[in-house]
Parts: sequence; structure tokens; C-alpha cells
Amino acid sequence: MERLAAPPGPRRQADAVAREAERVLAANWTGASTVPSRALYPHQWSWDSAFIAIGLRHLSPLRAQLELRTLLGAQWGDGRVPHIVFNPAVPKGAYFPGPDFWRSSTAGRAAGAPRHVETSGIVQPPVHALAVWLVHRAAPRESWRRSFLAHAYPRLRAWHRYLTGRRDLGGHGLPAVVHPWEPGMDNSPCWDAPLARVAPADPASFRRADLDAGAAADRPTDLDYGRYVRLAADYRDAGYADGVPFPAFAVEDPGLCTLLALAEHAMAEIALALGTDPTPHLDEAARLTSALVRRLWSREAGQFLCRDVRADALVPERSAAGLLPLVLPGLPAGIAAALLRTAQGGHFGLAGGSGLAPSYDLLGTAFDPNRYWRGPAWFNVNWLLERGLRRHGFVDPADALRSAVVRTAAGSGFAEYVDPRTGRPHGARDFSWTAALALDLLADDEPEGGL
Ligand code: 9WN
Repeated sequence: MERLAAPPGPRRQADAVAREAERVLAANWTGASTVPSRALYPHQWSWDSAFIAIGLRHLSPLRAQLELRTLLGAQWGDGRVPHIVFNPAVPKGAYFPGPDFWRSSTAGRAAGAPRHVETSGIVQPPVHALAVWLVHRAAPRESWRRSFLAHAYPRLRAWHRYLTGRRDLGGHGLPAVVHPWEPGMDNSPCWDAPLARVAPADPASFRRADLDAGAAADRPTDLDYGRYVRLAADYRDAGYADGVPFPAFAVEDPGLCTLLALAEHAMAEIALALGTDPTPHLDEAARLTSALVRRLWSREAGQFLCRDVRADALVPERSAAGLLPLVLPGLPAGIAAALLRTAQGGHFGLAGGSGLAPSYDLLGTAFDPNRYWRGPAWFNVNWLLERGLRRHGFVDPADALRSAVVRTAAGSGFAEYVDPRTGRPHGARDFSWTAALALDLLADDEPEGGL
């Protein structure tokens, strides 16, 4: 474990939090990857693994490398990195939709789904290049010895090309998500209008497993689930082909687009380390950042919004995803300042300096402090915001958010999410990315090549 950033007084407390986080990550480790939660999510999830590796690097860079290698080992021939990699040892009914629903190795054959492992057919935000770079920097000698960067680089390049190529459904240079699970914020109010066009699957045709382990009031509704199932089944039945037929749900999400632009900055660092030209990645990051501003920035809202690609219109709902472009190095200073004002204003309430940003507008009509991505504060979102505030020189709010994330993570039993007003825990406990990211914020790091 590295030296901790806390002054000597609170050092013992910080050590205790780090030990608890380490316990969570050890308990959720399966031998080749980490489950997000033993009870609720008993397989490997894509963006979870990236956040987990970022924390794990402080405990075991080797485990962090393996986490990412396992995920990349399930990549499809068309470049997509699936959002779930199923563990065959887990009973079939433990999670829905499971391998029998997605049937990747058969239904996904034309898209190049692997034969040796079952996966889902949709994706999640591309946090992986950032994770690969940070894991490499944590123990470069171990990384070089295992050719960690050389192994990951072509796979990450194919992954990013999948997103910018096959997923540019709007034709304006930004990838679109085709399922509400893809941006990782499953039941955000931003999806309500575009999702209303989708006919829900017959409730008798499936059985939710999430309600066995989670409280119904904290989870998405049955109606939303019916629509998730319909979209996934239609995608599967079309062989996971992109764009044809045009999906019923297609949205450009500022969170996913930001993470892709950030990932290209990480790719530039990786390319440089490998002795390859970083310029194409820097150009791509700049291109994505300007497309993001052109397509999704709303001066009136003072934040980025989602765009419904079918309607070609911005969705007038404020998700915390719309603040995430703060993590981008190339963001115009005026936009960064506006995002800070919005984060500290009534919609996200960060001004007090003691709490976490909610996933959705505190003043929005759909705000619900308990239900999943319709209000609760999530730790990965706040970890990214902390990084973004720091990047643009907003040091005091970044310090305040850093303390709040660590304090709330530990105080909530490493909850999956919390009520943003009270810190009351909801969802799973001993949740892996909550533990990993608290650990990361406790570690006394040098900036890793500006990332
Ligand atoms: C569907 C694993 C995942 C996270 C997502 C979160 C939740 C799954 C679910 O859990 O989604 O992918 O069953 O609700 O919304 O962000 O990656 O932790």
C-alpha cells in the first residue's frame, strides 16, 4: 500500500478506510477479475473493471493488470468490449439477463463474438485506456515485463474505432448508445422520452433477478425493465448489427463521449511510451472534444445535455453526465467555468462543500433520492468530477469533494449509491468501485502524464 495523503492526525483513520476497501476488493476478487457485488452483480462488468483496476493498482498492480486483460480477452472481432463477461461457474439464474438471453457466441457470430466465453452484446463507457495507463504507471517495470501496454494498445484502438465508426449513428462524429445500460446510468430521466417509443417486452416473458438482492424502491421499475429487455432482444435478433435496422433508442451521451475523448488522451500517453506516434490520438481527442461541444453543449443550461438521435434534439434533463466533460484537458476555459457554476448551483448543490453531486438534477421533476440513477449520488461520477475540478484548477472544491467521497464511501459501508442530501446508503454494500475509488483518492499520487 502506498503512502496515504492524509496529515498525521487522520492518518490512522485513512489507514482503517484503506484496509476496509482492501477487504472489499479481496472478497469480490474471483481469481481473474472482480465482481461489482457478490449479491447483485456476480459477473465481470466493463466500466466497473476499469474503475476497479484504477483502485487495485495501489494494492496489486498485477491483479489490476489481470482485471483488464480478462476483460479485453472477451473483446469481439468488430472491436466492441462487451458490458458483461459471464462467469460460467455462476448459476444461470443469478443475474438477468444472463448468457442464455444474450447468446453471444451464436447470435453474435457475424459481429465476431468470441467462442470461448459468453458475454452480453452491448457496451459501456470506455474508461479502459485511462485504466491501462494508470495501472502501467503504478508499476512500470512489472508492466513492461508482461508487455502489458503492447498487449492492450491494439485492442483499445479497435475498441475506440468500433465506437467512432459503427456507432456514429447520428453521422456527426460522436458515438451513440443503443440501450440505456450502455452509458452506465441505466434509468436516468434523460432516457424517459427516447425510451417511451419502445414497446415493453411482455412481463411474463422474463424474471428479474435484481429484486432478489435489491429493494424495489431503489431499482428501476418493471415498465423500464420491459423496455430494456425489448431493446436488447431486438439488437440480439438482428445479430448485434449496428445501424441496420436503425435502433428504436439512439442517444449521444455526454458521459460516454467524454470518456472516449479522455481515453484518446490516455492512448497518446500509451503510444508515446511504446515509441509510436501519439499525434493521431491527440487529434482524435481534439476532434471528439469539439464534436461534444458542437452537438451537446447547452449555453442556456450551463452544462452538456444528451441528444436524442432519432429526434435530433437535445433532451432537456440535467444528468451529472453533463458535468463530466470537466475531466477533458482541451475543454475551453469558459465552458469549464460554466460547469463549475452549474455544479455549485441549486441543480447539483456542490457549493456547500460537504456532499456529493447527485446523478440527476436536485430540482428536476423526476428527482428521486433513492432510485438508482434518478437522483442518488454515485462514487464513480464523483471521482471523475473530483478529477475534473482539479484539472481546471478548482482546487478547493476538488479537495472538498475528495474528502466527501472518502468519508461517504467508508461511512456507507462502500454502498453502491447514496441519497445525495443525507448520505444514506442504498443498493448493494461492499460495492467494488466504491471501495476502489476511495482507495485511489486516499493514495498520494503524482499526476500520471497529465491524466
Ligand atoms: C446493468 C454493475 C452495473 C454498473 C451500471 C449499473 C448497474 C446493471 C444492472 O450495475 O447496471 O448493466 O443490472 O442494473 O447501472 O453502471 O456497471 O455494477
